[in-house]
Amino acid sequence: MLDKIVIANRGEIALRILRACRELGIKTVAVYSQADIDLMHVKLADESVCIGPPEPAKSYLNIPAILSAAEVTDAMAIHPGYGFLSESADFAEQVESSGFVFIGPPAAAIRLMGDKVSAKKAMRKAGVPCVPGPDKVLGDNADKNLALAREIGYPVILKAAAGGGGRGMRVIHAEGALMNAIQLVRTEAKAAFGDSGIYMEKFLEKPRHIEFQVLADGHGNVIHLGERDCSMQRKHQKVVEEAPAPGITEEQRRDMGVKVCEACRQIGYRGAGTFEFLYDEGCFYFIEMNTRVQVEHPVTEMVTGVDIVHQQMRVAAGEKLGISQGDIGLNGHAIECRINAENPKNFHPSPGAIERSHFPGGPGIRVDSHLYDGYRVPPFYDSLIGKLIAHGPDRNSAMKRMQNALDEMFITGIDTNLALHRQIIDDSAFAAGGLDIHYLERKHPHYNL
Ligand code: MV4
Repeated sequence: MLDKIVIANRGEIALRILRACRELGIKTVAVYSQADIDLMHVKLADESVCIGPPEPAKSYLNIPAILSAAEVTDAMAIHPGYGFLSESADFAEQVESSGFVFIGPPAAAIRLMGDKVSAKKAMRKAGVPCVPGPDKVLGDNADKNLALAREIGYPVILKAAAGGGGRGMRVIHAEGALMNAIQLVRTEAKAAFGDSGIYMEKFLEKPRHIEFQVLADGHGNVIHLGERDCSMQRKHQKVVEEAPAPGITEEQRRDMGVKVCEACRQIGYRGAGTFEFLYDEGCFYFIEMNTRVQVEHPVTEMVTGVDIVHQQMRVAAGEKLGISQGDIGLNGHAIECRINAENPKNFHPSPGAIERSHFPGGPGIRVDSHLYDGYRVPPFYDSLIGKLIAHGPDRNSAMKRMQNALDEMFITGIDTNLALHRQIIDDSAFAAGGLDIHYLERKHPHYNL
């Protein structure tokens, strides 16, 4: 197994990874920016190394600084967490060529999935259902593009091949707007990603966002841990997630689970991964694959009992998965609320010192957070300050536990979105389950700010 790893991230996920290391007897190296010396995991780590100034580009995205920290501490492996360098194929490659283990998929798999067109092509070939539209980048022939959109049927959506996560997209409702939109999205794609490749799909108007979690060991063993519903979102930022997805049948889960596992085998996947789907009128349509551990992984852990971060480290070390599909059952229901340090009216980040706080507990409650009283939330990073997870024997009991936990919880000194979460959990439409991805922005028009 790995004897010492560098945690190349910050905040709650860095602490989550450190806790997994403690359980496994792995020594930890925290790397932190000048703004982050007070982070909880920096205090707890066996060793810590400052890797640069607060700006992410000079610290958490600074590949040479992170590799140097691994060198000087004689670490064996690097866990990238989520965000930052977690889906950089170049980083994964450099980690490995410097003689360290990258705790994530092979660089080739990250690269394949980073190009959304090659990802879709590979998935369709492997038998995963995809959104209608060619798995090719658009050419420059106007007549062909018009004919293609007509064949797919309006509305269509244009997406940057190098995009993902909602960046570089545009919906076209009628033929008259297509040519301009193609130019616009091309230009935006070139500016944002350095690649003008774009592709066209049928636009699904009111889908849900449902994603499947997989684990693969590179020895041919691949399992899935079921799905999560992440439809409650604002501006492509998830707000509440749950597992399993309301209304998905055991048969649908088994069918899609078999498909995503087979796809992993075909692309030589290893590690934890997430297949993102749009779900519309009973059908799944693949959109993207995430090649990292995700923020919302705890809801899957709560219902399956599998520690996803443990398994990431295990398979990165070359071991086989310790579990097979037959060992995986779904126990009850779990819901996660992402707690952000943000102004509840305009959603601007709300950095500053935590004055006083109380985190809830009791049966079925899990808190993944690096906060402590007196901690100062720095202004340089994502506003996520913690995750509140409620698990129960069924969806209603998980909701009730979440409601009670939210009522107990308080954080003073900074603004948070706790009030928003209380509204969502009290919303009768959310209680019914199965809401589409636009629900939050529809219900609260000011969320569109
Ligand atoms: C779509 C779509 C509708 N139809 N593709 C946004 C993020 C990126 N991962 C893909 N996205 C979408 N792709 C087709 N063909 C709607 C979205 C979308 C969305 C998807 C998931 C979660 C939230 C979303 C919010 C707005 C749009």
